[in-house]
Amino acid sequence: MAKIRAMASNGGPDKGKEEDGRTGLVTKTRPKTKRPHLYKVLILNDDYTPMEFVVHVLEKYFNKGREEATRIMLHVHHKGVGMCGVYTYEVAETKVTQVMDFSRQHGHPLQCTMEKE
Ligand code: TYC
Repeated sequence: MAKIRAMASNGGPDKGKEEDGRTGLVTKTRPKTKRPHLYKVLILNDDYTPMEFVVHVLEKYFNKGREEATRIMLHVHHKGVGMCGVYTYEVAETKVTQVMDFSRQHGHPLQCTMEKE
């Protein structure tokens, strides 16, 4: 069943205070704000994608600096899989698509996937 959420006069979610219509007393309610489900974006190792290309992908799509990008790339090279970042579903899905498209456009078999945290 849908529950009514207390809203401040400006229409935004309040901090849990709600005025009783009859007595004018300010009572405390529990604001129902759900945290979004989060997803890890992972890249997988392969034998063909150049190391420099993977570093470039991490810089371009995951906002990593050169050092961090190199660290992640080498981790994936040695362990087989590594994490690029954690995002909400739609952002994670967009990044996976962007990396897959970009890699294919450049003729590389790099694989990118997402999993629920
Ligand atoms: N293993 C690749 C090579 O030796 C480099 C590589 C690293 C590829 C990470 C993919 O996600 C990857 N050229």
